[in-house]
Amino acid sequence: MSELYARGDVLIEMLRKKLNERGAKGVMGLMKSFRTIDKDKSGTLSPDEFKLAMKDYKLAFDDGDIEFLFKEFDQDRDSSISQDEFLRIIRVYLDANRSREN
Ligand SMILES: [Ca+2]
Repeated sequence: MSELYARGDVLIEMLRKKLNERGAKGVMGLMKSFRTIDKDKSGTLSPDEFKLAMKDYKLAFDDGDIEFLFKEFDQDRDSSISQDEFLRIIRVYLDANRSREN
């Protein structure tokens, strides 16, 4: 179980750093990134949209990593990532890492 947590942590940390590099700082920046990923403007991210974004971000994730990460985000298991789910996961991470970054 701890290994699974660690894998999610590492993947989310990498994604968070990438979003930061791309200027997605704070809630507004993250929402802008979310809307960019949401190509069909449905207000949620499908597995395909999520996968395309991860490839576009040039993160060294394989398909298994992306699937794993999608499930981390998709907390209500409806096969899509809502804005709330997206922000919740990224911001939990921002909070957890705040002391290290300062
Ligand atoms: Ca969902």
